[in-house]
Amino acid sequence: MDEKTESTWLETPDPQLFINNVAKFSDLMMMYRCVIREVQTKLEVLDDEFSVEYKRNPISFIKTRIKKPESIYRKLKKLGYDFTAENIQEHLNDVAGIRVVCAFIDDIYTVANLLANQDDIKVINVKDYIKNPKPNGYRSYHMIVEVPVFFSKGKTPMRAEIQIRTNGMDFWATLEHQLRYKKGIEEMDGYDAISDELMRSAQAVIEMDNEMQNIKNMIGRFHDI
Ligand code: 0O2
Repeated sequence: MDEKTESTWLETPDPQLFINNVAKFSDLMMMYRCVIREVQTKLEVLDDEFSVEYKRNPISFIKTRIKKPESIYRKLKKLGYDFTAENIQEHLNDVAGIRVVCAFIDDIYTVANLLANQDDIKVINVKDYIKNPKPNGYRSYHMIVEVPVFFSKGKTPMRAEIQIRTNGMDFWATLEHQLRYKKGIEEMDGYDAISDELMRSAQAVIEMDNEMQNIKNMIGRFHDI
C-alpha cells in the first residue's frame, strides 16, 4: 500500500460515522434474519398441514442463508451502487435466501402456489429454471417475494429470494456450485468436455426426477393433493 492510500485509509473514517454505519448494517441484517424466519414458518406450517392431511411431507428440508457482506459489496459494485444500507434494501433481492428442497417436481409448484396465494406475500418476480433450464443444466424455481415484518418501529416490507427444487436438482446444483459456478473455469483447458459432462449429469437428474414423478402419479393415494 503506498503512503497516500495508507494515510487516506487512516484519516478519512470518522469513528462516529463508522460506528453508525456498522450499527445500521447489523440492524438491517437482523431485519433480513427476521424475514427468513417469517417465510420459514410459513413453509413449515404448510408442510405440517400436509403431513396431517395427506400423510406425507412435500418438503424434504429447508436451508437458509444471509448473503455475506463481501458478496453484498461485490453485487452492489457490479450494479454500480455504493455499499449503503439504503442501496442494499432498494437494489438487492437476495440478501435473505431460503432454499426449499422438495420430494417431487409437482411439490415444487404446489408449495410455490400456496405461498404465492397468501395475501401478505407479494410475488415480485419468478424465474422458472425448471421449465427453462439454464444453458449449463441448472434447474430450480426462483421466487422473489416481499413479506411484511412487524418491528417495534412499525411494519416493514422485506424481500427474500426463495429457491424451490427437488432433491435431485439440489444435489446437482450443490456439486456444480463447488465445481464450477463463479470459479472462472470457463477459461480452463478442457472446459468444453467438463461442460458436456455437467450437462449429461443434469440430464440424468431430469430423467430420475421425471421417473420418480411418474411413479408417484401411478401410486394413486399420493395423487389427491
Ligand atoms: P449464492 O452464492 O448462491 O448466493 P440476480 O440475483 O438477479 O442479480 P441472477 O443470476 O439473475 O442474479 O439470479 P438468478 O438467476 O435467480 O440466480 C440467483 C441464484 O441462483 C444464485 O445466487 C445461485 O444460488 C443460484 N444459481 C443461479 N444459477 C446457477 C447455476 O448455474 N449453478 C448453481 N449451482 N446455482 C445457480 P448467487 O448470489 O449467484 O450465489
